[in-house]
Amino acid sequence: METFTQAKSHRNAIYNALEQVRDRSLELFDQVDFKTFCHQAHDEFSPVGWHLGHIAFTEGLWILEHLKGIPPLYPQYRKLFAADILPKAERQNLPPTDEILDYLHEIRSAVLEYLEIAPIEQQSRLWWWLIQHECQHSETISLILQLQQLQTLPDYPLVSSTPNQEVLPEMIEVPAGEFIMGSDTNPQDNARPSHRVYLNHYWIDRYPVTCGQYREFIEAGGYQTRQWWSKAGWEWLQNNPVAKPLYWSENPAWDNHPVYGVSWYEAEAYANFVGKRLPTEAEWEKAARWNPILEKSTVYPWGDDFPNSSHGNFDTRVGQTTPVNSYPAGESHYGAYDLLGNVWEWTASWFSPYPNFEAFPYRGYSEVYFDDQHRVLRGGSWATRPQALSSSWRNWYYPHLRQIFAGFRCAKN
Ligand code: AVJ
Ligand code: FE
Repeated sequence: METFTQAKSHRNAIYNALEQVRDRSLELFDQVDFKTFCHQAHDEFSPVGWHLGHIAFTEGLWILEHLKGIPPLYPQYRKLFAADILPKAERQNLPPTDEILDYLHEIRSAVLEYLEIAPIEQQSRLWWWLIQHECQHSETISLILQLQQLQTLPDYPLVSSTPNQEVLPEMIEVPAGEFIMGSDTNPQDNARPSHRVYLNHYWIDRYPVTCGQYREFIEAGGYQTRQWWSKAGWEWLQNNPVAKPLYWSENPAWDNHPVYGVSWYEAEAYANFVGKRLPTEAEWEKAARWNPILEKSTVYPWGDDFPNSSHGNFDTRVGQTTPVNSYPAGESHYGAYDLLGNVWEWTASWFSPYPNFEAFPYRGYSEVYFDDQHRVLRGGSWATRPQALSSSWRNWYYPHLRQIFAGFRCAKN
């Protein structure tokens, strides 16, 4: 049983997280005109304005309807802002921005009022899940905005150039043995429960693959050489004839930044080119949180302290990638860098349930994606909120998607 004081500080923690995440979401809209607000930049993604409405809808649904038990405050918005009613292409006729901002605000006021009296000891997981839900849509908003910017610019907008030090493709050795994968405290259903996993001895890159390293693949004719590609990858490439990542700059100041804007197939082809492979998600996770001395998994690579700006590049603070060796304080127990933040990392694994998986808060959240069509990404990007960062977090997308902020690192036996 939590004491009264514990409950109060828990309530405060939820309040602070709700408000901090909301401030960051709204900031993303500072420069957004109504045309950008309603524009669908890509088939796979709804307009940014839709995401904003969906954030309010989801908060009302789970906190007010589900936990508090009241009828919807804005029943007229369900059809538009629920995730499973309209096809993505029919989400472009949006109410004016101010109306959606009012919607967000009204829902939030009712939610904060309820938070004062809610039995949060029993509801804690759903509150934190909801906070992370906004975090995820916030990242999607960032990537759609970047995508729209890209459609009007000739080259990737490099904000500031950083001194170009070459980063060597060093690898870290991880001895064979068990580690604890997954978490019993992460609100995400797909990250639970924790369980022991035995891995053979392997090597994993200390850093994500850099643009400088990837340039060698391009210059060696990697995109024209069948040998590096799997059957599915080559087929994808023939149907989508690309010859460089989606987010790419010829500026050599970018050489020590992680490559990103690549599909899973491009990551796989590069790994073959250098005689390596993509890590499984278990290999990624062990390198990202197992402390071999204390024989325990930590929440983050550096331990259990909540992420701050010395640990990595996230929370849209920098607004773009950073050199892969910029954050020594974020190093993992085995010495890997840049695991959380900067760019998501494709892994070799299909998205599938851990043993004893239980859906939460609804089957459509993770379970319907256990379909051997989605690849797992680990880590987080420069646009991921710290409330949604952890070494046990699993993200998933179709392998052909390049619009997400995803790069990769390699492994070998
Ligand atoms: C896990 C990021 C792929 O954005 O579609 C948000 C997360 N699920 N609302 C997505 C999600 C429901 C999901 N991703
Ligand atoms: Fe959602």
